[in-house]
This record gives sequence, C-alpha cells and structure tokens, in this order.
Amino acid sequence: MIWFTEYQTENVALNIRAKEVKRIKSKYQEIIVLDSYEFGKMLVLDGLIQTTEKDEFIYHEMLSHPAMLLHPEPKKVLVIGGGDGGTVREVLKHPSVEQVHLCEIDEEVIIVSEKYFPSISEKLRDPKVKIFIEDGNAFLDEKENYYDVIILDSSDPVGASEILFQENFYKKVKKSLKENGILAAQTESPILQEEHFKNAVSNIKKVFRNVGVYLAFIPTYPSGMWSFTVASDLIDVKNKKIDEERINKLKTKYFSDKLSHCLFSLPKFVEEMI
Ligand code: SPD
Repeated sequence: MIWFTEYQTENVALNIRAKEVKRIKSKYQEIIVLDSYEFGKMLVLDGLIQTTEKDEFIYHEMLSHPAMLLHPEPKKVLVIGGGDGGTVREVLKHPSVEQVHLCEIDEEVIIVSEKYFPSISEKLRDPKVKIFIEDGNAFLDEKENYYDVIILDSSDPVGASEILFQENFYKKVKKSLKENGILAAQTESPILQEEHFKNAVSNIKKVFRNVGVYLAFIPTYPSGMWSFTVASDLIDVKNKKIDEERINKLKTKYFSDKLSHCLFSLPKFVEEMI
C-alpha cells in the first residue's frame, strides 16, 4: 500500500493513498506523478501538490476567468508558471484571445504534463500559444505595456517562486501590462499560510490601485480554502459588473454567473486580514 504525505506546515500533513508513484528529477526540482485512488493522477513538485485530475478545474477556472472577464477584450495574455497547461486551457476559452505566452522555468514540468496529464495540458500546442522556458522575473524585464492580462500560476512562495510574491516583481508585472491591464495571482491559503497570504495581498496593494481578493474551495490544497487576487490600475475590479453573457458562453464546472455576483464577498475573518 502506498501513502503519499504532503507536509503542509510544521504541524499539518495530508495523506493520500496511491496505486503508483513515479519520481523524476529535473534541473530545478523533484517532480512526482502519483496515481491516486481518490483524486486521479496528481502532479507534485518538491513534495507539494500542484494539481490533480479530480479538482484541477476549480483552481484553473478560478485563477483565469475572473481576470479575463473583468477585462473588456483580452487579446494578449501571459501565464507565468503553469507548465501543466491548465491555465492556458482556460484562457483559450475566451474568444477574444489572440496570443498566449506561457513562461515556465522548468521544461520538465511541461514534458511530464504532456505525458501524464493530457486533459490538463491539451491546449499547450495550440497555434495561439508560445512557450518560453525562462525565469518569469527575468522574462518581464523585456516587456513593457504589452499584455492585457498577466496570470501568476506559481507554486508556493518558497525557493525559486518566492520572488514572484514580492513588491518589486508586482511592479514589473504592472510595467508589462497595458494601462487597463489586469493581474491575477494565486495567493495561498488564509487559514494555513496566513503570513504568505497577507504579504502577497499587501504587496499587490502597494503597486495597484484596485485590488480584489476572492476564495475557492480546493480539496487538495492546504486547508481547502484557497485565495486569488486580481488587480488593476484602471479597472475597478471589485465594482465592475462581469458580463453574464460572456460567462455563460464559457464551458465551466465551477465558475458561474451566480458565483460572479458575490465573488469578492469574503468571510469576515479573511476581510480583516487584508
Ligand atoms: N500549495 C499548492 C499551490 C499550487 C499553486 N499552483 C498550482 C499550479 C497548477 N497549475
């Protein structure tokens, strides 16, 4: 019997029973592909669960669609991280999109995802998609006033990803966005990663005029309660009404027009943190 344990904090761990485990060592990290009983295939980077066949749609839809729909007509989109391709797949559901750049530092994540997670990575070779195997922070140095939406599909703020949660990085994101551009970022769990969550949101608030935080329930992420943040200088993200017709044309399983009405209504204790 194989049990995989994710150590989420010093005091909390999640156990998942698996049929098979494959370990791949890349230049940057240990990549594990688990075939689990409950969640289907799972992608784990340096011991931390990134995505599972059963619940990936929640994370990828909620990271992508609010920002994409808050923008009047997103054409050029950048995804930083997200080598599994789930975010790219969701972004391409928006008919206005002409170009998606995916900047992933670890090519092996893309190779593994295309081999073991075809339903997640299925759109990575779409003609609108261009893949850059580069460090996201350095990649943005070359870009100015270019993207309509930038999506930070990063792993947790430890090691190489730490920089992607800092004020200076968000300043580069802002420089690379057009004037009415929108940032979307995964910003960790308010319950089990309170400091990471508060730091990310407070750094984003130092850089962008309009910031909105929302939550989704993701069973395989620490505590299940996961946060996302959207931000823009020109677009009043929290008060702009999302066009229901655009939502209803998307094929989604989690995000919906009803959900969009109360997207930014946070539980009181989370509101108080930010
Ligand atoms: N603790 C897990 C956080 C992972 C966030 N990124 C997931 C990438 C999936 N595309």
